Amino acid sequence: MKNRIDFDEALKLYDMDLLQLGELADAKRKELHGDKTYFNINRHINPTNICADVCKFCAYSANRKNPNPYTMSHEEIMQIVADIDKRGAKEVHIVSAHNPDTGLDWYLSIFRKIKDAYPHIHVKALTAAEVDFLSRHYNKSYDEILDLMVEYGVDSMPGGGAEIFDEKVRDYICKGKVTSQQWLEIHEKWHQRGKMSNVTMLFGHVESREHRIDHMMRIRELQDKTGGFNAFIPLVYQTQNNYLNVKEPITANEILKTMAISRVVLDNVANLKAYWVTSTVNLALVAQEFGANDLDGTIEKESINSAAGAKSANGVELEEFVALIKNSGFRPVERDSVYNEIREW
Ligand code: V47
Repeated sequence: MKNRIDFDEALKLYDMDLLQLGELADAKRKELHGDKTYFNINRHINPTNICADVCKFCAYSANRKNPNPYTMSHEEIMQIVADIDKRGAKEVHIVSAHNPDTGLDWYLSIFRKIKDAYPHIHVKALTAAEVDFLSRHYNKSYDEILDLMVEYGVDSMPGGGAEIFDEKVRDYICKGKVTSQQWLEIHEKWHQRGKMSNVTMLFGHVESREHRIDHMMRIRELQDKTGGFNAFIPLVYQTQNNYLNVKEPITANEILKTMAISRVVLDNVANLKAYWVTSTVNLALVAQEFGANDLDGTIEKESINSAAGAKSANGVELEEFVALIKNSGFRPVERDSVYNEIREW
């Protein structure tokens, strides 16, 4: 692509005044989405927190700091889906820890049960980190696991587990988990099956600005090849109850700059999600003027980030969510999981 911003130019954007940078990102956002802000009515389900891997940033998995292991039965999960279906949810986002004791069928057959009973609900499930774990633990190739996901009814893949692609940082924060190259390979293979996914970046911990730009560049390269990423989701690191020991939380200024830069760099990824769970609702609303055009959804319940300090355990009410978007000067548009518009609220 001509006139594309390169690594050095992207890094230099951090030196710009925040508001000027915001204007640059806002122009890109307006070009793509005008004043629409997308959201969906969804529910996160985290069926187990027992994990074979040890990520220093994670407060969710059962360990010394969170000695409360649990694994949901399929009946419990189906009860949750029945409840949210009544309330109009259109997506379940199912992400688990890497539990070595459940058996592969526990991970997979829940998707078929949901699709059989609620074919209209979109199942977004299994991060590349889970795919890698299942592949290693059950001695199957990535292709075999991905084929099983399609067969059992997974519609799209969430963007979790990407963390930071730089190998040194990754080794420090989550050694032993899916590598950067494997994470990208799994998404590439998923896209080759005609399926969509998201991509995240965990930032605000021990990484540098260079590492963030490198992360974005690797995403841009794969997206050029496949076009399979729906949204980029920068996740602001939450500091509590984990082993990373970061004393200084990242500033709002740096969060907004990073979002704005990602809007400029990722010229081939249509949507930039300000995930209010990790940025707070207020900053996510501000991020709408710094490139973000998506606020995820109502979520209803969330366990991974709230374990590390985020105020997201019970989601937000739909009416409140819509009012907040309107009052901040944007048009709330409900979307489905692959960004078809459903209704303007
Ligand atoms: O991969 C773990 C992150 C992710 C912490 O695809 C933390 O639509 C901050 O991926 N502070 C899971 N973050 C969540 C996720 C996600 C969320 C919303 C939407 C989508 C999507 C995906 O949470 C993990 C990890 O990077 N995480 N611990 C922490 N202390």
